Amino acid sequence: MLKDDVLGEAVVEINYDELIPNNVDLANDARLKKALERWQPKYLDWWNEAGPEETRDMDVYLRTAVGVDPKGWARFGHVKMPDYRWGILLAPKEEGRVIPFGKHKGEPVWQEVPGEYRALLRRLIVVQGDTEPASVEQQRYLSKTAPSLYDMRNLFQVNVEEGRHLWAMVYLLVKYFGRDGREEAEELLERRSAHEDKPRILGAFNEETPDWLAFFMFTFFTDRDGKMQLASLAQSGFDPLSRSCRFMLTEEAHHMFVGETGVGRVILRTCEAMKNAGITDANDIEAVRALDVIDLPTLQKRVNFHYGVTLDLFGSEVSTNGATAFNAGIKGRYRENKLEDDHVLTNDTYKVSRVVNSKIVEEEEPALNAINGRLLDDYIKDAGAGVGRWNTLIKKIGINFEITLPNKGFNRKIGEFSDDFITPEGDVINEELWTARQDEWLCTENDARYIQSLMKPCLEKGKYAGWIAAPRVGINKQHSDFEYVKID
Ligand code: BYC
Ligand code: FE
Ligand code: FE
Repeated sequence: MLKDDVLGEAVVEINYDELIPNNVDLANDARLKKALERWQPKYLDWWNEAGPEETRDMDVYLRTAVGVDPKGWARFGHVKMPDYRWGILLAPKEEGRVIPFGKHKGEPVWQEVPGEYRALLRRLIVVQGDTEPASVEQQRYLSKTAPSLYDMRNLFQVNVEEGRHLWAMVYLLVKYFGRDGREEAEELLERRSAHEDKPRILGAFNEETPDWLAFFMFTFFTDRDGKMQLASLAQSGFDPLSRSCRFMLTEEAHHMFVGETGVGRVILRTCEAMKNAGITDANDIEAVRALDVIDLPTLQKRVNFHYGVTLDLFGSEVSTNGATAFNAGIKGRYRENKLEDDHVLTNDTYKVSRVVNSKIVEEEEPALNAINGRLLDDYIKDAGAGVGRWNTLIKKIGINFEITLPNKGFNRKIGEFSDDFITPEGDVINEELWTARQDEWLCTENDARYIQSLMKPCLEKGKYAGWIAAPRVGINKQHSDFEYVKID
């Protein structure tokens, strides 16, 4: 049994075979087991130091994955989070699988790291791994202001699963990369979101998640980058990476659900409150805020922010890194196996948007170089579908307002548009004008303060804070006053 050894005092026998649910035959891999036994206490230290604050004694109704079949990965029960069984689970091996794309297309997939791609693979696994604990750190303080026990539980479910995603990448590092893999695994626990000297690697993961609207937007927009990137890595010719990512995607679906329904419930509550008060003008911010709900224009500003920050996560639209990873058979495209082309792309082109003479135009680029740009466009379509479902909610209640995704050049720091100043409508303007107008598009301090003022915890069973609607159904079909988190 795992005991409280956070202070490094108690020396307790831990049965890792039982503690770490796995389908990688951990019991018979002495080297891997030893490496993980060294890493696991450090992971727990990290969880206690940087994970959800003051939650150690809470009993949380969580889903734990103990196997990869539907029965195995949907086990529910109340657990204390430090006792959560973070497992190492890979999707089942597909016999005869071949590399689906790139210059090795058709060759058998690699079960070991191909020497020539070692550095490239390690870098991608580290970048992927780095985002997982980063998001947990960003969400550290949110439980203090949870709008309900149901939402608090969903936050924790996302947190423990991001923790498991870190385990998934650490497994690959320590199993396949020897000493430097073990070093990377330790460094993944040392960097911290927004830390001055040792920040997380990618931009969005050093931003704040200061309130629950930000959390829902993050899980809708930024976890969706997770989905797209994992889907591309799931195509990898390095089979252990592919199998890891395929299983991670099953968990990602829940994160997406939390984001989409979270924002949806905010919208629903706002629209209902407006309707009840007889307010028809969604842009009458003062009147709507007087109802203690989040006005839709402010919600739109949050969409604008999270969208741009997340688009930056795709890297430069035109990228030799992207080309190299594709060519090498290491990172494919979204749904590569469903695409109908030669999967080699040496003779293809792809249209990339950029500013030419103060106008956004599309220009053909060699398809290989535009791999990142293509994934970005696939992401935009996927996110757009979710936004469409929000708009259906608004329409149904009869409020006249439409949430839109800004132009993809809006507020970008990475890639083709990083030097441009573009409005959400896609007009190219100058820096001065953009800066003068940014309060129309992005939350001001005043907006943020207003949202923060609503963030009062609501922890009574079956109750919800006034700015968010109750969910339609409970987790695992639980009844409406189910105690998702036992706090004392
Ligand atoms: N911030 O050729 P470039 C998730 C760096 S989210 C800072 O333009 P490349 C999750 C880049 O690293 C999914 N730096 O792009 C979600 C490179 O640096 P080096 C995470 C950035 O390399 C929610 C240089 O700029 N997974 O799972 O083709 C909660 C030039 O790069 C940024 C992955 O991203 C940025 N935004 O593509 C929890 C998959 N963008 O190497 C979890 C693995 C670029 O020259 N990673 N740079 O020092 C990748 O596939 C690629 O690394 C990227 C960048 C797509 C991120
Ligand atoms: Fe993740
Ligand atoms: Fe996620």
